[in-house]
Amino acid sequence: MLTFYSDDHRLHHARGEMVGGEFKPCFEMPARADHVLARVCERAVGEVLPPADFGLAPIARIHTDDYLQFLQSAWRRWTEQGNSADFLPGVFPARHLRGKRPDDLYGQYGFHSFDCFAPITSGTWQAAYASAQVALSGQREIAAGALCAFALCRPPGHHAAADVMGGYCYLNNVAIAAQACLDQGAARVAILDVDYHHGNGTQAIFYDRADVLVVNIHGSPSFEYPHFLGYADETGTGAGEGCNLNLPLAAGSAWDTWGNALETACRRIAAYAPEVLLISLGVDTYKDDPISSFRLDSPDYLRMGERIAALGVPTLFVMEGGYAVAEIGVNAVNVLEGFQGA
Ligand code: SP5
Ligand code: ZN
Repeated sequence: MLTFYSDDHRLHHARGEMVGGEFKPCFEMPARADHVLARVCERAVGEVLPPADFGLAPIARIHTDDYLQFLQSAWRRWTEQGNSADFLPGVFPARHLRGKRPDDLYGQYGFHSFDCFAPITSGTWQAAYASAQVALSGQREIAAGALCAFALCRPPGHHAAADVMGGYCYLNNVAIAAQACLDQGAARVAILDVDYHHGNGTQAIFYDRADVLVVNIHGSPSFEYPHFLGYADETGTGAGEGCNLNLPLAAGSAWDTWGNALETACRRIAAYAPEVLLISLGVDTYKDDPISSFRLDSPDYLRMGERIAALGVPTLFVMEGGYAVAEIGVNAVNVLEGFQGA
């Protein structure tokens, strides 16, 4: 299968995040994509191509104009105020405050964020834009008739909602690609999110819609980030009722439990009969992931790819999380090889 990849991901390299009360190097770092790319080449998965440029229009089908304007201009406005270090938010319109968008830069950052895990640096917009173009390039490949493609996106996207960033995510790459499928004539697409963390952004974007089935397998929000979405009773609303399936699992879950959830997910997807399947491919379910609690081992990712392939639906893999940096290449590519070998 073809892999789409842009070197522009390197332009996003923030200094740190708060871990255990200390400012530590970001888990979400450029070396992640380097390891995945190296493994794609080592295993000869297929050709690696740079993305085409589809412009802002397909991104604006998912994200609001206010949000996109903020993302594009935030670094310039921040440096015009005399700053040169990474920009992070600190005040959010949580309960008991008013959700009115302020004019002030710092206020707008809080308005457009749900946590402090999406820093803005000089190259963040350019990297996030390129990541979305990588996803759209994979989507075009599927629309042109390919059985599968791999969008090696960085930064990831599944925590980003229409006008809110967080969790290392700025533009929701998988949602942008799903919408492009629909805009090009697909009637139904399904998104299966196998990242360890619940894809709150993707769920929120499609929650009231019947044309996108969203299925998530993840650490339960009762104990895990993002803490405030991802329970099993979130099934969709209005026209989208029944088109959202959450399969939250306990800490420590290994392949026996995880594989059962995948079986449930795949049966739901088969019943929906999508024309295209998009996989939010996070491999932070790995046993040695530094911020996660599941216990999948490297061969389990082969089984994951095989089961997804058995659905027989054209499939776009979109890279999300995974922070055991040295192993994410092997694990992500195992999913692709499991799919291709099935
Ligand atoms: C795309 C993706 O995987 N985003 C994940 C964002 C998680 N960021 C917050 C993690 C905080 C969890 N606590 C760290 C525990 C370290 N032992
Ligand atoms: Zn994750």
